[in-house]
Amino acid sequence: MRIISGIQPSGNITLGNYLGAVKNFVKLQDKEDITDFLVFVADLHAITVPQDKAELRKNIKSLVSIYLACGLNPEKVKIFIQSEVPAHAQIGWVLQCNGYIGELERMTQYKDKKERQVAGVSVGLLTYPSLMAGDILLYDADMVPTGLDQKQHLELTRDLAERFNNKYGETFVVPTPFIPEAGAKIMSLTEPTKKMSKSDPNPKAYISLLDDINVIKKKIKSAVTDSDGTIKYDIDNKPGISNLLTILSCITNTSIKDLEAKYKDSNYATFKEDVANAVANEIMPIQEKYNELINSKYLDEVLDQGRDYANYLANKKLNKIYNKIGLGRKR
Ligand code: AQP
Repeated sequence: MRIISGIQPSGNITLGNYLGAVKNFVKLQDKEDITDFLVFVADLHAITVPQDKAELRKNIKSLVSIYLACGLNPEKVKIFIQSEVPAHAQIGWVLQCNGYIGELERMTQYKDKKERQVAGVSVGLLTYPSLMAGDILLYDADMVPTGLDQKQHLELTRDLAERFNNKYGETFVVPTPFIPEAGAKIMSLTEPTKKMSKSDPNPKAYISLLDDINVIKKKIKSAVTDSDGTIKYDIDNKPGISNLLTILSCITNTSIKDLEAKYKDSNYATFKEDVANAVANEIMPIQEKYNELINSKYLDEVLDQGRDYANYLANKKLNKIYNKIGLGRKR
C-alpha cells in the first residue's frame, strides 16, 4: 500500500493539524502492508495566498522539523518539499486541463478563503484542488490520511482520476481518504463553530505547536465555552465544551463518554485546567525535540533523500501520463 499526505507551510502548525493529520501519520508509519509512505511540505499550495518570502522559508524548515519531532521516522517515511519535485506542478497542469471551472468553484475551502483575500483572489486559489489531486495521483497512492476539511478535495481527486482513466485508459489508482474517527475537525478556540486554522488572523483562535507552553495553557483556559455549566458533548448547543472534550479525548485516548462521566460534577475551570495540562504535556516533548533539530544538518539529509526518491517515482509516472495524452515525443 502506498500512502501520501502533506501540510502547507502557511504558518506554524496547529493542534488541529497535529490531531487531524500528523499524529495519524505517526501511527500509520508502523503499518505492515506499507510499501511507500510519503509526507511532504506543500509549499506550492501555500503561495495560493500571499506569503512573505522569509516567513515562508522559515515555515518550510520548521514544518520538516515538526514532522520529525512528532515522531515521523525517515527510515519509514520519505519527507520532501513539494517544489523540489517539479512533476507536481507538471501533473497539476494536466489535471487543470481535465477539470472543470464549475467543480472547482463549488469547493467550500475556495469559497471561504476567497472572502478573506483583500489583495485579489489568485487563480491558484481556485485551481489548488487540481494540484492537490496531482500530489496524490502522481504516486499512485492508495490511501491519503487527512482531516475532515480535505474530504471534498479528495472526492474531486477521485473524480479526476476516474475521468482521466475513462478518457485515456487505466492510468491512476483511485485513492481512498483516511479520516480519523476523532480529531478530524478541531475547532477554533475563540469561535468554536469554525475550524481551527494556522492562518487565522487571531492567534488566540489556535494553539500552535510552537507556542510558549504558558501561552498554550492560557489560550485553553480562555477558550470560548457557554454559561450552562455542564461538561457534556453537544456539538450544536455546546460547541466550545465539545471541542475541548474532543481535544482531551484524542490526547488521552479516553472516550468522550468516559470523560463526561469523569467531569460530571466538575466546573469549567477544573476541566479547562486538565485540558490545558494534557495539551501542554503532549506538546512539551515535541518542542524539546524540535529545538534540537531545527538548526541541524540532519534536516537537509532527510530532505535530500526524500527529494531524490520522490523525483524518481514522480518522473516515472509523469512519463507514462504524457505518453497516454500524446505530449512531446514518445519516451
Ligand atoms: N482544525 C483541524 N482539525 C483537524 N485537522 C485539520 N487539518 C487542518 N485543520 C484541521 C488537517 O491538517 C492537514 C494539513 O492541512 P493544510 O495545511 O494542507 O491545509 P488546511 O487544511 O487548510 O489547514 P489550515 O491549518 O486551515 O491551513 P490554512 O490556514 O493555511 O488554510 C490536512 O490533512 C487537514 O485536513
